[in-house]
Amino acid sequence: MKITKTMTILAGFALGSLLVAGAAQADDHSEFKVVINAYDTTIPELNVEGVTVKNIRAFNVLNEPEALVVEKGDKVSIVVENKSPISEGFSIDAYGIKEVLKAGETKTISFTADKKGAFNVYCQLHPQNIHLPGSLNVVD
Ligand SMILES: [Cu+2]
Repeated sequence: MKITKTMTILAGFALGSLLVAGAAQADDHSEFKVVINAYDTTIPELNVEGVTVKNIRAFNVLNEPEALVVEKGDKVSIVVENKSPISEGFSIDAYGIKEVLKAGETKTISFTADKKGAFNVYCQLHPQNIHLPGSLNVVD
């Protein structure tokens, strides 16, 4: 009776080890959390060529973090949250990704990173001079 109990515990331990080993091997999944943040700043005064301009409003939007690094073949999930007060886009042309997120919206974008290279992550809705584009880097 005592031996059986010990064997059950050992069997349970072995199964646990197998599950851990299985989880370690299923390492080809990369998940990221990207926040699209908007920074609304005001430059109080600027003198350009003798002309003083007051209260210049600058609106910058960027993806945080800006660089995502994955290994080729990885299954990638990107949870994108839009904290900008307006709708923002999230595009990666090489992977056919073109999403629109309303203000406050969160979307999960999943794909397999089957193409190696550095790809622009950008907003397709607004001029690029108010956005700092990010990048998806797929490495070997
Ligand atoms: Cu935008």
